[in-house]
Amino acid sequence: MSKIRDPTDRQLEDYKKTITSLDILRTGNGTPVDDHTNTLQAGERGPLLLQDHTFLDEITHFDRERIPERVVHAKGGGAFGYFEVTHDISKYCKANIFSSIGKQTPVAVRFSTVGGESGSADTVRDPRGFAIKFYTEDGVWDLVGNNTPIFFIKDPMLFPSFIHTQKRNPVTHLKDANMFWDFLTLRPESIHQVIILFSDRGIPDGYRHMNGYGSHTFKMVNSSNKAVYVKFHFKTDQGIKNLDVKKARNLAADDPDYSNRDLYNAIANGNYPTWTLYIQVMTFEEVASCSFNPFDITKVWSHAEYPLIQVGKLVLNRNPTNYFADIEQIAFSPAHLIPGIEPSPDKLLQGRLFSYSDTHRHRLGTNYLQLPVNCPYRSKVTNYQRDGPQAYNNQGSAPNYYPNSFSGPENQSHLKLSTFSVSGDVNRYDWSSDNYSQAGILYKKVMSNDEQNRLAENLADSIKCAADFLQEKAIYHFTKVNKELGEKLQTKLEEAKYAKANL
Ligand code: HDE
Repeated sequence: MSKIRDPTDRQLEDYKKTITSLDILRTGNGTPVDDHTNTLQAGERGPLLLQDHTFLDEITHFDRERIPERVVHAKGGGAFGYFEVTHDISKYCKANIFSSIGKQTPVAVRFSTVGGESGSADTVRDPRGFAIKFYTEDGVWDLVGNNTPIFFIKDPMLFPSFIHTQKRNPVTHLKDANMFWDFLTLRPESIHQVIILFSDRGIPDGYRHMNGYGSHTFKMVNSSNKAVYVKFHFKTDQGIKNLDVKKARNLAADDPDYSNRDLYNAIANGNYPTWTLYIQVMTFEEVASCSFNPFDITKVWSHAEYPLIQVGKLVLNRNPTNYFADIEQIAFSPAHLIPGIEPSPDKLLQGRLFSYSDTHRHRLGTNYLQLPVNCPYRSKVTNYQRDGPQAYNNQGSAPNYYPNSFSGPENQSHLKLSTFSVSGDVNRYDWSSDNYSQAGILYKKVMSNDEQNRLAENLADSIKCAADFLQEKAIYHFTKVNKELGEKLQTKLEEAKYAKANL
């Protein structure tokens, strides 16, 4: 059966069915338009007139239709739904969202690829963004995660360079294997994430068949202000499904919007995707005795030592009705936290706390939080911020300064952050640590033989395009992860060289 009958293909036909009488065509200032086909001219063969407001209104708006795309995660899709608590975690967390079993909180979720531009293909080997906006009664909480529990780097200073190496060479404007593998082999803390990226999970089959992770360590605080450290895991109830390399390549040519189409159609057909939320918990005492730095995002927490604790369900049951307003303008920030959920000293998270709101002010403007999809509509924004481009919520006639004697909004001193002690000298600390053990466990203990072989194959397929010295460095690092993996990679790279020489 042709896919023409999918809801994505029928969108305009479905719209037409809802229309009983035609609207009047109007300009941006609401006046009726007499002719949307012919511009106003001085004589039949004469030039256009500046007084043609209908034309100017149309073309000047068109000239400004694009906003900057996201510097990373530019290609994406999303949907709306709710989060429901199924298990009580109030002993760890006082956040209102977790206050009772059965409680539902509206959410918006945006999925994305990372390195490609806004028009790039969905089925590439790349991490996937998994960003969740919870519209709680205490304001918006954003959990801006990926489909992997770890990341390539652990210090935010390296992020711009890391991203440059995953994007285009500034001279050729092409993706560049030398840039890619140079950075990764110079920063071996990336190797754990690189192994996930080049495993089967590196190309998920759409967005519904992958897990989501908060990735960082966060802090949860209970009603006695006692804190623990946590990790968030959203496990797909659809089951993990990945695309094989060949199919993914074909789809990139035939249906580059595969993941967006799949998500939209599933929801439009009532086949709502769901995920189960679990947390892992580490107490402050356990942090002190942990054999590795639990705030290092390149490391996982063992599930045997820190078991998954079930919390609730995420359900997506509503498609956006306006992609630009609902998805392109949605703005997530790891700094959007609510009472009961706080950042940990994870350096990468600390760097992100600043970066997101900064990029939104550039991309969307100072008042991006007033846009309907971003505004915390379940709590009321009452503060002393006023005006700025496109401001429309100027908070009535309340005073615009603090302190004041005219009943302006007041502090909630009982909501102080949890306290924790820090000590030490101000310095630039190097968090380098064992880069290979957890990566080795992933290879040896989690992957089947077939998966191990495909990993070596996928790695070789990418590394073969890099300079010889980078190929050697890559073999060195993967051998340190696992000797057999290093050997397999070396063999496959030699085969690739031989095949090239005998073309
Ligand atoms: Fe992001 N990241 N990131 N990131 N990230 C952005 O924010 C950044 C990191 C993630 O669907 C940007 O609005 C820094 C980790 C997602 O709208 C930007 C660092 C994780 C999305 C930015 C990181 C993510 C972004 C670009 C290291 C997983 C898409 C546009 C210090 C845990 C959100 C934007 C959406 C987007 C910065 C690392 C996830 C530039 C500085 C780790 C899912 O602000």
